[in-house]
Amino acid sequence: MFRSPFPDVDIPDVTVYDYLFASLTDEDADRVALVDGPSGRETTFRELRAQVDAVAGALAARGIGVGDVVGLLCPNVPAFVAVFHGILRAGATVTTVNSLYTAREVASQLRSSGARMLFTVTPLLAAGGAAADEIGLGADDVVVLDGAEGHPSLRDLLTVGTPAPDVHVDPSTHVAVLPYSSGTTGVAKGVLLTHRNLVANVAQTSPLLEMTPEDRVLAVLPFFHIYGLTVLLNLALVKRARLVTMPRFDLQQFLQLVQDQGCTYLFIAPPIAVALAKHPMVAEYDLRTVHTVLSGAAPLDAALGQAVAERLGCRVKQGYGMTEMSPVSHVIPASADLPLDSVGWTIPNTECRLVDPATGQDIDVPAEGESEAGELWVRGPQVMVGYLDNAQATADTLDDDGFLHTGDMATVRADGVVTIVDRLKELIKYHGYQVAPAELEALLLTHDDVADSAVIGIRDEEGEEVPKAYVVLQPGRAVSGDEIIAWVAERVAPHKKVRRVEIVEAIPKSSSGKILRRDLRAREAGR
Ligand code: AYL
Repeated sequence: MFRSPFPDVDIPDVTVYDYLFASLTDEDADRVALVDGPSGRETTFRELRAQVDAVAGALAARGIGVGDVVGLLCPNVPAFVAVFHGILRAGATVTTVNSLYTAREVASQLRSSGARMLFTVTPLLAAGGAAADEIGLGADDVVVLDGAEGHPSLRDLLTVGTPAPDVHVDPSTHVAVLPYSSGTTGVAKGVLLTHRNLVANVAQTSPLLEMTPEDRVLAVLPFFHIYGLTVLLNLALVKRARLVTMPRFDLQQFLQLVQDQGCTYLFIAPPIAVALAKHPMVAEYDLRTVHTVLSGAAPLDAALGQAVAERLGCRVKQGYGMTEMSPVSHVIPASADLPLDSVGWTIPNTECRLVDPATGQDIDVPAEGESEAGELWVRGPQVMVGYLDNAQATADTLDDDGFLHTGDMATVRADGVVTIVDRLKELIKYHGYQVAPAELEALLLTHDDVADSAVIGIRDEEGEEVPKAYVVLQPGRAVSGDEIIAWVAERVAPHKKVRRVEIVEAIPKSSSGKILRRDLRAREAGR
């Protein structure tokens, strides 16, 4: 077992709202909290807090509060922030939905989470509205923030005039957000994250990330993902920094906003690092204001990270975590000079074990050099309380001692620096987004011509991880791989597309019927 090398930090026993807004000084209240990137429209902390309170009041007036789940299907726009924190302030729980999801995927999450309302925007109303309809919500339960015929708008909510309710919840047990993650196996499950989990992760990362009120942070990573929610949104809010929102990644707009808004701090995933290191357009913009770039959500190639640092003349760091850890457990501190293929040190108030998956034995921190690889287990105040309505998955992931089994293989150096070296679990990451093989396999089985299937992640020509399906056809059928790719693409969000298909005679399985993914991976490696 090894602990964070940093002293413990104080984790206030308060709700997310109180943590972010209770101590807002008059001076800070007049600072700009949010800038809508495309329009330049600014919202101060005072205005934001008033909107949060108004949304909370309007929800309370509708009878939404403690025990209710509300869906949020919305790109990065300032209204996301008012609504997200308004729902929490009302005592309800937010389930954040990927804004590229198809109606089928949105419905599945809304149904699973038991959502009573959905907040969305006009461009996503086709998917959101159909999903809401499918699970039996009425038009009045679907708030379209920018206004749409027949639905309440954000303006309607802001003008209800009911004061924010006085909600008393225990921050340690009350669930604030319910993001979905497949964890180490199976399909996506609701991850129960409490107010304390979220407050803790901001408090834990805050001393290491060194964000100040002078920082201007570009919010291009989606708020609906826990990385965007905790490390971007909540950290920037508590630091009273300025967040510049971007609804979707577009390299030119990204560069333009960094230049025009004088952004100083960028949070990215590895695909954006590729663009920043290699794209010719980058040279056309003045990006000198940027001092720090933090990459996370998937492994950053060290040479690529170094290339970004040199081209932008800034520091590039890496963080690691998972949705089930709210999400951060490891980070390279902003001012530490550590190799970029590592994920830095264990953050404060956090303990780890490295466990040999074959023997179950602990691998200790060596006196010098680097340890053998083992599965990384993490315990700390940021670790989820469990999965929604899934005691089995919870028991498989969280042990009796409170350690979360990450499904990632890591090594640790004598000085405590951790490097992620492999993934044990089924999960595939495409551009930093989760792809659950079990979900694609289940979908493929609904295709008339498919008798069996297995999905794993392979590396494409650029070294990018992509989902590949092995498919066994029904006898006498002759559908092509490309047809299967197109068929899946119609039914899933873009990141979940199957990008390679191989028609095979049989899927390798254990005697108990489990897909032997190891064998498929070995087959890929032998090519
Ligand atoms: P989820 N290096 C290698 N693998 C990583 C890394 C990394 N830096 N970060 C995440 N992963 C993989 O739930 C790993 O397999 O959360 C992990 O179990 O979508 C899985 O992604 C979790 O995927 C940050 C920024 C943490 C982001 C995050 C994690 C959010 C991803 C700290 O500073």
